[in-house]
Amino acid sequence: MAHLLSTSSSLKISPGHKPYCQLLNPVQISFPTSLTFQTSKSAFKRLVFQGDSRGKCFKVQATAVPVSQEVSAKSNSGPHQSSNESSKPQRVMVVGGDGYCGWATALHLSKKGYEVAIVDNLVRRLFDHQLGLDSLTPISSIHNRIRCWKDITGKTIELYIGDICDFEFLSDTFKSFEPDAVVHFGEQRSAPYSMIDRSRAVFTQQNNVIGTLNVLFAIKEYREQCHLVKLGTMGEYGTPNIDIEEGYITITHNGRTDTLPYPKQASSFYHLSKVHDSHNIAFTCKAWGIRATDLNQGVVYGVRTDETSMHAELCNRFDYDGVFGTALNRFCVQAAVGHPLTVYGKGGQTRGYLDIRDTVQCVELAIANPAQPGEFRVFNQFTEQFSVNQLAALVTKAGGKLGLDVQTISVPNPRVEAEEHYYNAKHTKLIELGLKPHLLSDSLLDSLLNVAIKFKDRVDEKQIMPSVSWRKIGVKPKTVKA
Ligand code: NAD
Ligand code: USQ
Repeated sequence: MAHLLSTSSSLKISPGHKPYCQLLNPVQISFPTSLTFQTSKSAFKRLVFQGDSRGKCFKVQATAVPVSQEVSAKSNSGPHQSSNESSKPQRVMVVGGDGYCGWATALHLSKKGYEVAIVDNLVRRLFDHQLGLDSLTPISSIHNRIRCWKDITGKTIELYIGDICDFEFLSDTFKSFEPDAVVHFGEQRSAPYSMIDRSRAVFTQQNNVIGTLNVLFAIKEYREQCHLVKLGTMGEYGTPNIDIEEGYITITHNGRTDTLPYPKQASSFYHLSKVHDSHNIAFTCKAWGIRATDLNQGVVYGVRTDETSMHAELCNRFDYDGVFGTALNRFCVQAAVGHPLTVYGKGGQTRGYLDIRDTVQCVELAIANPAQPGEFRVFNQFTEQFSVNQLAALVTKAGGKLGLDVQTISVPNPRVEAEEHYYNAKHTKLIELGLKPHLLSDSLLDSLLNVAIKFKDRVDEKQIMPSVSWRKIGVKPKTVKA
């Protein structure tokens, strides 16, 4: 029996359930904010969020229902089915499909005619509860999101609630859904979160590295032709004083020449987890013939895509806090509420950025043009480079046009990173495959600022300043101050 959750599954509080602090299987993740998140290996009948009387522990279990009862029969003759291996795969599993990039991508692929399944353990929503954070935009439950999508488009997105670190759960999803491609967004993705304390650093690397290893083993075991599209990060490269290539660099050393993986200099335990993933994926491509694309994505901005704009219930999350919020999204919210823009240090930190509408486009391009068996392909996924100071200037100008008085402050940098540096990263491979970038224009900044203004009453200004220091990383688990 597969661990398949129908879109009509409901959340139930089950106080009478056996104590969930008891270790049910080897996959147990301890959270230092006095919460424990576990998944059960056994087949489950409903999704259960449990807490003890003091709210000290927390468990999520998911209901298993027979695939035949909940999902219409799989069709092998859909619009994208083809015997040609370079054509679009029919069935795409989106791991992390309840998150910011994953939700937008799942809808985009579904709209394009792919059969889509979301796999997610909803841990991101748990982080928000633990740290007292919330999306700027109100977001519906994953169940309501999927129901709404079905009502509007008639298209079904299958839903598997569970932790990919639980290999039995992941195996069941593979056997049940039989993906042609897996898009893997399902990781702890915040650098500050990974730098809070030892416990979060360990959680981040365990969750990300083991989750990805499990996906690799599941492909080997059950779907060896399945194409892995893995979300990596531009931050794997760091900020070297030479041009950044797309994955590989040709080096001549002592008279001999070789093309080697580009050197990695990650600058947080989160970014390091992505480096470890890349090495594991590269190795399994060689050893087992896995076909994989590592999308080294830059910082994503924006909130709307064609699909998430179709209904309020499809609205995507928009993080602005000091832990999960990313630079440009944060600056727009700060401008909207009259908070000075928080430039860390000198503000010369330069990164690659892209619109979330391009994230979904890039992922589709990678799926539609799969890597060959045994190939470990790396694309740098961003469209433009900006320094933090440049972003602040753009937001100040766009805010001025909307009548906002936007100020900027230099905040002592909570991170250990170069604040003035060379940065020139190649990003041509996705363009060659057909990416049509949405560049950061005045109109996009206007619309982002307008979203921020629309929801400004939901902003908790206490969450804006950075609260996590790279230098003062805590050894003992502790809760971030509210
Ligand atoms: P997010 O936190 O919004 O979404 C991640 C999703 O994965 C969440 O829904 C979470 O519940 C799920 N998840 C985490 N661990 C899981 C597990 N073990 N099993 C099942 N589900 C799990 O993050 P995002 O911003 O959408 O980022 C998605 C991916 O893209 C990440 O891998 C991130 O590193 C990468 N990325 C994001 C950005 C960005 O700016 N947001 C930039 C570059 C790369
Ligand atoms: N920064 C500020 N002020 C702020 C927020 C950030 O100056 O208020 C600076 C940071 O110091 C950093 C840069 O802006 O130099 C980018 O920081 P960020 O928080 O926007 O992005 P980052 O921590 O790098 O992480 C985000 C995503 C992560 C993804 C990464 C892509 O959270 O999942 O991997 O972007 S990249 O940066 O290319 O590695």
